[in-house]
Amino acid sequence: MPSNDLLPSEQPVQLLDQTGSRVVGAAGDFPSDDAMLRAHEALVVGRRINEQAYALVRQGRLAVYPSSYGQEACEVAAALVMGDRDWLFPTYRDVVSIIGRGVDPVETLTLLKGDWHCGYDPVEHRVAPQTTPLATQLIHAVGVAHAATLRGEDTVVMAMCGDGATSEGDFHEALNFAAVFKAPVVFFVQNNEYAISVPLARQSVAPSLAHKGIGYGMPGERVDGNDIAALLSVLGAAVDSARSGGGPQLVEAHTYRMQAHTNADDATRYRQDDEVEKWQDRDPLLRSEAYLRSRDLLTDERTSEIAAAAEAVATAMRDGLMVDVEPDHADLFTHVYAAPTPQLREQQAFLADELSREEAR
Ligand SMILES: Cc1ncc(C[n+]2csc(CCOP(=O)(O)OP(=O)(O)O)c2C)c(N)n1
Ligand SMILES: [Mg+2]
Repeated sequence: MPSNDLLPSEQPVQLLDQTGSRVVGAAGDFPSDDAMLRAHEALVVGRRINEQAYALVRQGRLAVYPSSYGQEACEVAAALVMGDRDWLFPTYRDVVSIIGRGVDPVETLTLLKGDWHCGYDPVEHRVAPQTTPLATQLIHAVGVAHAATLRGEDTVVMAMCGDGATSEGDFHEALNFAAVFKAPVVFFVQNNEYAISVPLARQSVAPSLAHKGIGYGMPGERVDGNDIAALLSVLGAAVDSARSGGGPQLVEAHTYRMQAHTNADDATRYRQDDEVEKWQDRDPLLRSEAYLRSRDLLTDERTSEIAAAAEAVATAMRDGLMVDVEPDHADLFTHVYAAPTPQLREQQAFLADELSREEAR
């Protein structure tokens, strides 16, 4: 492949402008009316999930929540372009994508509630546990994709990470291995401009993060991360290409983290309000709603139905997270290795002894 074919577009692909109008002459297939409506519904649900999670943190029912408020178009599109047999490898910020894949919201939030490492069955849902150590999931994602190829399956893996994670050694190793072995992976980078307090300019001086693909011989593409139509088009094409033997692709979505890194962070210490306000006008929900209304695809009645569906998800989250569970601490050790090591057995005995003495007091 000539190296020019590996380079991303000069500007991020955009199909809908900020006002929700179609961009004239834009490259890429525009999603069908049905796909746009389905995506808008998922966006509204995703926004409601972010709002509800924020409230649950304040009520002490979630230990921590890395919000994807403002990034919902990326979250929703990643889930929608995947087939049933595909695998998702999410980060801590990708709760909305996981729920978009059909995982129960309460099971999804088990990790962030602090009850357990992962509350759902990854194999059943084909969704890996959310990872906090940056970029480590990318290597596992490539392993699953390569295994699928060896088995003759047409599985595609969606491997998610943030802008900051592209500086990790694991990012390099995952992309290089995937390219050499033509693994069917879409590396999906949500560039939200920050890695906690570190702005993009202090993270990388590459022309774009998508340009990083060329170093591995992998095509890269950039897309407006607040434009659901462009995301469905670009990610959909990347998944199709990976499925049909085209090897891995790197997609960078330009978006913005509207809220603090997590509830434990104070973003006002390192960025100005006017920067955040600028991005409010680029809200992905405003854009999809304006487009659908301009084409009479979204009626008031449908809007109410969508709001009711979102409310039902929020209620289920609230009710489910109000329930206290008593995790069995022995489980901490059970699933680490098929056969526990002597050190693990020793630690387990130590913990059991400490807890029994605590109870006796
Ligand atoms: C290997 C590793 N180093 C450092 C951290 C601490 N850490 C947690 S989140 C984060 C920022 C990541 O930023 P980015 O990849 O842009 O993702 P975002 O949080 O913006 O979605 C850092 C440095 C970590 N979790 N793992
Ligand atoms: Mg980031």
